[in-house]
Amino acid sequence: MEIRNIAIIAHVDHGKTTLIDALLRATGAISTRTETVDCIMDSNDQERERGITIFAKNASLRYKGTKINIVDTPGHADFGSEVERVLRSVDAALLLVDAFEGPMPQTRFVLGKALELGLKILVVINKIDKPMARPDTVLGMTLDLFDNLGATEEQLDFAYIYTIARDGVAIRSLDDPHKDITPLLDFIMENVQPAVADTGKGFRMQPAALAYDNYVGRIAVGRVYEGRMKGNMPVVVIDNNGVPRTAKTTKVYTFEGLERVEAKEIFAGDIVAIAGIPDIYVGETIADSEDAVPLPAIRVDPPTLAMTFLINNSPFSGREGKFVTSRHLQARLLKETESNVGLKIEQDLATDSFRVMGRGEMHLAVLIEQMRRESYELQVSRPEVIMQEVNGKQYEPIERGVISVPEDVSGRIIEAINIRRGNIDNMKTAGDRMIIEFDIPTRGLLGFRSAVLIMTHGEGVLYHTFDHYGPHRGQIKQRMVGSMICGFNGTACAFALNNLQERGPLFIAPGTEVYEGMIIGEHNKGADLVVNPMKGKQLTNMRAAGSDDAIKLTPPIDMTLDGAIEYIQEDEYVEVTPSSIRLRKILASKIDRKRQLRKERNA
Ligand SMILES: Nc1nc2c(ncn2[C@@H]2O[C@H](COP(=O)(O)OP(=O)(O)OP(=O)(O)O)[C@@H](O)[C@H]2O)c(=O)[nH]1
Ligand SMILES: [Mg+2]
Repeated sequence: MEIRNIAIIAHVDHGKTTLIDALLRATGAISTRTETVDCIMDSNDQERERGITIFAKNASLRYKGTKINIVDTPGHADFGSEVERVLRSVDAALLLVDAFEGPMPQTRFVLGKALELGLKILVVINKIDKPMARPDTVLGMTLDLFDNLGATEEQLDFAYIYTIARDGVAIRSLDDPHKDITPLLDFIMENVQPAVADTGKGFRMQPAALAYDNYVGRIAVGRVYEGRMKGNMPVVVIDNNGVPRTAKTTKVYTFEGLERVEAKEIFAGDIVAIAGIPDIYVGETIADSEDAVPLPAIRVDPPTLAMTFLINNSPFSGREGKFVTSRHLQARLLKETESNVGLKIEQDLATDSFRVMGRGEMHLAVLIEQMRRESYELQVSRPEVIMQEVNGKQYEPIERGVISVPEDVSGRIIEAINIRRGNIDNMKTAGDRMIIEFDIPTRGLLGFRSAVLIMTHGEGVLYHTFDHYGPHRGQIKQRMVGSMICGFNGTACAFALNNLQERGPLFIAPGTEVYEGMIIGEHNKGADLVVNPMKGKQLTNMRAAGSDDAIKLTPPIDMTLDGAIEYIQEDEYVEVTPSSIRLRKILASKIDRKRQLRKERNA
């Protein structure tokens, strides 16, 4: 059977997963049972909660006697390494662009990767139903982007189509009647060549992604370039240095609809999964002979952000989680590297901690959230940017950013970008909003999103994507406020908190158990402040006349995991347990912190 292999790539939220839903539905690949769920491929809990795709995933559908393998990819910049890798398993990519927003930072990033690989690119202008949609302008902007990225004449001559993914509608020309998604299916058939499928040659397959299954262990997902293979067969794995080792397949699978289905045999041209090779890694070559020529290695951009993970050693350790030892932590992190390819882990034996490196704050936050859901307790440090040394000079990751804010606050935003060492290179107004484009060190972006939300009262939208490593741009001023630190162990009471809230917003409510060194709020003035949230009359259970009415507590700021990671300073940790997110000083006692400060000053 003929096979066509495509990926869907775009900026976050431009409608990739929704479009795949429409295609799967139209071709009967989704059963009626699941028909009520949107974005069916976003099957992971956190994907559903965050409303974004995190992991690239495979599906397939049948149309006019052809099998079309589709890879859904994440649009959020932190998961960009997923995109880079899976593009190697396809011949063409549908580049989705929002008919109002036009190309955004991640559109540029993924298109750049796809062009580099020489993939055939088909442009899909989606969301043409939006009231402010401007499909023709956006098409022009997309052409400019191709040109800008150095596309060849042939690539510039891309085919395009318009869609309303949410309604399952595709049209070739803007005045065509809105019927269904079939024009897109035909468009794919016309523009994507059937996969080259030489089943007569020796077997060669390259894993582009890894999966893990409790029964069969590590699974390699990727494309068969040549030949055929069955389950329970000896194979040779050639690693990225060209060194071969022997292994054996246990089961082989293909993709049917959303399912990974066990197959008797897998064939060249298809995207498949292979189980049985416990140490298989992305980019290696699985072959049936030692003499096979390895497929070109897959290069993935290096991680840009690191955090320290360690056991929870706060006074509350072990109260809420099941897995609390360093050994638990180590085993869990090792398991993560089985399938989370963009992630790197180094153990620091001296401090019994782990340096976990990823592509962004959310990449790491998703892992931490997953661990707390599995009943782990741990502490994590402030994210720190990974530098590189180039010709003896320090280089740092630089990102492309776009921010859209109400015009009346744009002045403050511009100032904030400058303080964070960003360079603005384009500003334009769109309605009553200002769109600002800039480049900025990753360092400058830490905590920037929450700052923007505060400055714009929740109206600002910020996107950024890794671009390159560049010379270090100099110091950036940190958070201007201090922490309000609890000086004692006990239970916070309303009376004390009422007094403390004058000093700054609080993170805890009355009745919260606290410990020495725990951060319970923000101190408006620059320096840290040690306080006693237990002090005063215990009024919580009594309603004495008069005085009680004076207590009007502002609801505390609810620190989410993502918020806490953005918020903490270098000498602070986030304590993570299945039921709590607490902030704390690394050194619990004031004396110890003083001593440390003196040591640093003298150093
Ligand atoms: N108005 C309109 N909204 C759409 C259309 N297609 C998708 N959406 C909405 O856009 C939002 C994002 O859609 P997704 O399919 O999750 O986008 P995505 O590109 O997969 O996002 P990531 O995987 O996070 O990169 C959802 O709320 C969709 O309902 C469309 O054609 N018109
Ligand atoms: Mg998606």
